[in-house]
Amino acid sequence: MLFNMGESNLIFYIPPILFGIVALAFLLLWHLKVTPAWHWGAGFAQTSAGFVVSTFLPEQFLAAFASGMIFIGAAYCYGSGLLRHFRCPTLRKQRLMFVAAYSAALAYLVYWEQSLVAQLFLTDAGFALLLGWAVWVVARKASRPIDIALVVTSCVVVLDSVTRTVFFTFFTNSSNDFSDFANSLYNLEVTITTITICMFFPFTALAASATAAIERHRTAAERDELTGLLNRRGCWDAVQTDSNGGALTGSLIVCDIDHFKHVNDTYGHAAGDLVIQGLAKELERIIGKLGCVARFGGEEFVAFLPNSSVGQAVGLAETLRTCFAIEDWSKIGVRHDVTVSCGVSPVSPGETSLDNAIDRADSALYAAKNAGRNRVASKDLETVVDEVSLSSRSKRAQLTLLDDSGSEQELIEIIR
Ligand code: GH3
Ligand code: MG
Ligand code: MG
Repeated sequence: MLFNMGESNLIFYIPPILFGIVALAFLLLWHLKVTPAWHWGAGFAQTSAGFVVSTFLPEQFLAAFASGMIFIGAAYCYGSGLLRHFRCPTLRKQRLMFVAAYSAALAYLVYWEQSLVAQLFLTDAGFALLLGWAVWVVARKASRPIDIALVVTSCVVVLDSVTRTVFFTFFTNSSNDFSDFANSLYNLEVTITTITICMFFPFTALAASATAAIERHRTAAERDELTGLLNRRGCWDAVQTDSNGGALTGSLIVCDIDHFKHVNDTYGHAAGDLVIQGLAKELERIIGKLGCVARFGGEEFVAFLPNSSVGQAVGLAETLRTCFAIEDWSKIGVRHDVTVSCGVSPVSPGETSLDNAIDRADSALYAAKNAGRNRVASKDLETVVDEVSLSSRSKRAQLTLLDDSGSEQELIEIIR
């Protein structure tokens, strides 16, 4: 079926120009390391080239074969972009085998059968199958709205290919001559659907990639890489957001592993890292749901418990201390007990930042270290001893009461 427009019509220039611009944008983002993969840029660049070759290359057989190969290359790259975006296995071997089988069939249909209808059927079906395969794999992984939009627009591109294949192969009397392609109704339909519905695909891919990049950078700025806990800045932001910048209430725990240099020096830095991760896990398990737990640096951690009394905070710190002290580190080669000391302080009425409470908890921690380590210390303990609730695993607590100057005044033992 021929359409009387001719390849000189301006509309045929629009898809290669639009996809060329999108490809440049993606390649620039990849160069700037905003998107980790080059596949989107390569996919859109191939789509742009595919339109130029199929419509404007004068050598018909070469145009049919080359454009068929370029479009399957684009489908491969889109699939890689999707699989990497959703952190799925890239299925490289299987998908490359599909491309190899497709290439052989394309060469046969173009150079042996010399059938335009069969070549277009294969190109569309191959494109839809290869891209649809990746969409199928990633579909259940999409949860953010922009990721769902990316899956939906990818589906639209697949459906567009399938619909066109079925329509032009089975319901129209299309010309089978390669020289008729540039002026065919098929070529016009591809051009129009590409300019309209299919253009949503690159823009959602762009938005999804940008959203993922922003989230990656936010995580890097707010989270500690070794433990996944908040870092100092992330903790500040979380506390400020929760309190709306107003006065804070609650208690604060600062904890530090005892004689950690010895762990590093004896068992190596990697073993030390695992011990730090172990403490982070315990903090998250025991305190995580009740407040904000952060690694402030080295092997020093801070936990802010909004609306908790010092007694409750001391009880939790004591639970942490005892659970950590009985942990078995032999599986990572550390053959002695590792303990932790904690300092606890309330946030004073009217305080809008944690700075002063951290200073007070720090001096309590210092006193706990001086008093022999492996203990919880607080200046405010005398008034709250009755409140201290111990977990079923830690029926005995050794708590250090500090005087006004911050030095140890009394060792309090609680046995319940
Ligand atoms: P203390 O009982 O007084 O706390 O003694 P300590 O040996 O634990 O002394 P300190 O808390 O000052 O030790 C901090 C050590 O932690 C020094 C540093 O080499 C080590 N460290 C800091 N960050 C890391 C890390 O990310 N991984 C490992 N493995 N070690 C770290
Ligand atoms: Mg230490
Ligand atoms: Mg330290």
